[in-house]
Amino acid sequence: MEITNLNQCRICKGSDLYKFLSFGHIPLSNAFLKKEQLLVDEPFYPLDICFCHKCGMVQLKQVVEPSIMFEDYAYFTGASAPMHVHFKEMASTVIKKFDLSNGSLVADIGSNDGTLLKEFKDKHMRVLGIEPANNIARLANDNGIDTINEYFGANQARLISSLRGKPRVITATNVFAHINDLDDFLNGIYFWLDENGVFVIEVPYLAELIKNIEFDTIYHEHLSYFAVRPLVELFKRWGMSIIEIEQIGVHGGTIRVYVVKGESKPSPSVEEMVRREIELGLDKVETYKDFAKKVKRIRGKLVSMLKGLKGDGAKIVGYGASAKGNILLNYCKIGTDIIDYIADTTPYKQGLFNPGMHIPVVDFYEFYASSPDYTLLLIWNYADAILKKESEYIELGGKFIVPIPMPYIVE
Ligand code: JHZ
Repeated sequence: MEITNLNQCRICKGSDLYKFLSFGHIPLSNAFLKKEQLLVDEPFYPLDICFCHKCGMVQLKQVVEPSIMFEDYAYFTGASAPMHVHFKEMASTVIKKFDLSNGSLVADIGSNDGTLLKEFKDKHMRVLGIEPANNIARLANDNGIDTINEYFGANQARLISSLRGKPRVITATNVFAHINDLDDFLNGIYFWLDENGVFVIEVPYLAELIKNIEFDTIYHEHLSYFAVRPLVELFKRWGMSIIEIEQIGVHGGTIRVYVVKGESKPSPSVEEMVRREIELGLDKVETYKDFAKKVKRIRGKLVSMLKGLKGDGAKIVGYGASAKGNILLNYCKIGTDIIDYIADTTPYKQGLFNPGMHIPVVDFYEFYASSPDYTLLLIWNYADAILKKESEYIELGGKFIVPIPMPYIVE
């Protein structure tokens, strides 16, 4: 079965799920195509997002079979320079906060190309990655980061634990939202984690998604959209406690959550975050109905802006062939009639075509050589860094269009 429908909330198992936004049928956000695949029927899947009336959890209605999305993967963490800086900071913070001695075992689930583990390894930790994508696990191993090419769950945890021992730290960055069976996953974490260990997750924060109308971060890979409140409940059920949460700027607003085994009092900031979530209305369905209206407004404004510029003869291109960019382009039906190409730093994506709209992905030589009038920033999450990096393009008359939270032009 390629796709199943969720009929129960992933967290509280309640069955009253309210669909507040539908994207219609849309391709998978990382399913880039080879030229010959453009002639073949492309799979499109429904994409709807729901709110659980019982516990407030926000989640997708559809669950696509993970093997279709993750076994050959197009997102390489190392292709985004700001992520190296971010993970360097993360490794230092975790080592210092938990006073890790040299040789401590640090495991990363969904370890991708090993960018995070490399930072721990450079700081004298023993490291182990678990990564389901064959192409990416291979690259990580080639680069000297010990990586097991597997999905993670209760069974794998038992096997890996007997072979490799128990980690002091388990990290899971940008992967917790991708897990369908969170109980099986946490069963594995609880078993594998050392008694005095810490589980550290980084996950995009629902409060930022709602505040900044980051609708393009909603896609089939992201099954859950976490606020703090449901997370507290989830870990409690597994005999674990959140001890601290930090808010981090990456990926449009992320929370870094520190979890330990047993009962521990959370820092006051955790309760404060839950209070602010209620103030923001994250527990009310009206908030999500309002969000859906704003999403439609962004689409209307962006499409009319781009069509107007194109009608005036402007050359327009895309910047960053991100997963979120593919959702934005597909939802707004922005294709090659408007965008000539998308420039991207990932060698794997260059030479391919983006899913659905079939816009060619090129490397940055083309961007610098072709002097486009307007550049649609499909990685608005890196806006500050990119506007700085591309200051010469702007000085020479180039303009960026930043689509989120409401389309505007930077010149
Ligand atoms: P970026 C990823 O989403 C994938 P994406 C994943 N599904 C997830 O959960 C989220 O992150 C959180 C390119 N790039 O980081 C490289 C440039 O071209 O917004 C990548 O192709 N130039 C796991 O894909 C893409 O952008 C640059 O200067 O939406 C990454 O986009 C930079 C910084 C990146 O993530």
